[in-house]
Amino acid sequence: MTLAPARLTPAQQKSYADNGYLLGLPPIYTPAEMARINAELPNLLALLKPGETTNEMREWHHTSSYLYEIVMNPRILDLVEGILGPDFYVWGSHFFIKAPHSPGTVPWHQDAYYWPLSPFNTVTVWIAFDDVDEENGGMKLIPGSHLGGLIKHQLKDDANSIIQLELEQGTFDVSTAVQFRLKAGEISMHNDKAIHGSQANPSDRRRAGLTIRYSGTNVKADLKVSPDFVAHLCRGTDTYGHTPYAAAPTERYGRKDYRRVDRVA
Ligand SMILES: O=C(O)CCC(=O)C(=O)O
Repeated sequence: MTLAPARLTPAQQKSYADNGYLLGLPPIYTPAEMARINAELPNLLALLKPGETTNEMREWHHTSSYLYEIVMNPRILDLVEGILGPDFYVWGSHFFIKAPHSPGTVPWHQDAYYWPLSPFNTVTVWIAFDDVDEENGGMKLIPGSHLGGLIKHQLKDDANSIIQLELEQGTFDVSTAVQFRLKAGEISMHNDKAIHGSQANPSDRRRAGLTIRYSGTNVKADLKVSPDFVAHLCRGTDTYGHTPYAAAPTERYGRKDYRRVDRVA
């Protein structure tokens, strides 16, 4: 089976602009392709050092052609182009893997609060390696929350928290949050200011996803804060010249220890 090329419709572009996320997108990989991708994942997991968790698997698309092929998949780039326009780069990738019966949560947050990037013009693609829903800790997002500004975050003092900052309590309303449900090989997209998070995984099923961060070439990283920030141009041209670009990786599976881009290390 070959998947036909797909672009965002004007209705999907409007929905993203209004709500800050998109679901119901055409699948990126067939079940057979996703099975092949999942079968290769243990080669990457084998690169974790003793004591490290899958949370350390960040920006390895710079050093693993296995991941580089995913982040540069033209089917994903065609959809991202519908949000960011013709000129954009990829700079981030981060696995969020919750084993069956695992307590890890992702507290409510806005991605842009973490990143030394301006202006706000970054879209996250979350690609499901497994079927993901409310039972195994799928993501939830508050529609329209990207239309306000950034809200103050505080340090989350909880060993089960997969990330370190959460929105201050009382600054947002979760009653309208939407539960994301994806089949393996499908993606969601979300805006860098959209408020989102996810619960633990009490189920018998793994919940694995890879986030991929794409920014318009107008986005400038503060290289004093994140000296290791580096990108790959996905589409078009970069007439701004703020961004350092890297060559594509040559190894199938490789890791490199980057200083993280986030505000909190
Ligand atoms: O995978 C999750 O539960 C959260 C992912 C997330 O916070 C993100 O994509 O920014």
